[in-house]
Amino acid sequence: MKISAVIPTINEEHTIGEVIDGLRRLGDVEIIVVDTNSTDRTREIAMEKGALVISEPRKGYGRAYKTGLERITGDVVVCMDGDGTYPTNVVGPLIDLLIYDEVDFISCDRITLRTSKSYTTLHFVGNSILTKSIGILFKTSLKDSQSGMWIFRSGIYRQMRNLSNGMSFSQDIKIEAIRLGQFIEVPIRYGVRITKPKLKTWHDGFSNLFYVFVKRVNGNS
Ligand SMILES: Nc1nc2c(ncn2[C@@H]2O[C@H](COP(=O)(O)OP(=O)(O)OP(=O)(O)O)[C@@H](O)[C@H]2O)c(=O)[nH]1
Ligand SMILES: [Mg+2]
Repeated sequence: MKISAVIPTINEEHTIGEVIDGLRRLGDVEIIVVDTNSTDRTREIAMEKGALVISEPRKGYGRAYKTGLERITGDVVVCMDGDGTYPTNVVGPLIDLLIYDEVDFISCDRITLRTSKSYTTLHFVGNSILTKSIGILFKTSLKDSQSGMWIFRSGIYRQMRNLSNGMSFSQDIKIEAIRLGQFIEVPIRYGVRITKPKLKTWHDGFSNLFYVFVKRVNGNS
């Protein structure tokens, strides 16, 4: 089974190296870094570490993922931030779980094992509102609708529709996965971001809430 990884980046020079190194420990993995106009050494570091670096000048977290996921050749895909907050050491066991339990999509839940350091109260409250709204509108029982770490079969991604180009890509991909296949959440330990986030808490929070309703009104199609 071939494994691909996709990592979106803007200025993640302090952490991209450790994320790639962590994923390399899994063995032969196709690593694709989708970079949007970084002005630091993110691209150079990723290339030095043997990743395929794709430049995507159009801004947007979802845009970057769409560009990267078009290029993967693996049967299983691992997605995570380039900021070092997601644990690469659990990816191997999670891939085993995906295969042996015949699951299509694993989303990593940061809420169950959260600490106040890694996940602020403001983010927790915002995430809870979004996750509950998604639960009501799409009849889901998610714990963490905003997690950015997923492991899934590439076949399920190809069937997904109407994925956002922005930060709400993260909730869209889960809603689509629940609709299309066997979906589970697994708790992971979320790390502390040591560098500046791209997430604009209030702006992206309200925007994501708006897009929950848009997706529902559009009939999730
Ligand atoms: N290529 C690309 N990458 C992006 C874009 N926006 C964010 N990213 C990357 O996507 C990942 C997620 O962004 P973060 O700023 O970490 O957002 P977050 O994880 O929701 O917020 P934190 O919990 O504060 O880290 C990081 O690796 C970013 O560098 C974008 O427009 N283009
Ligand atoms: Mg992050």
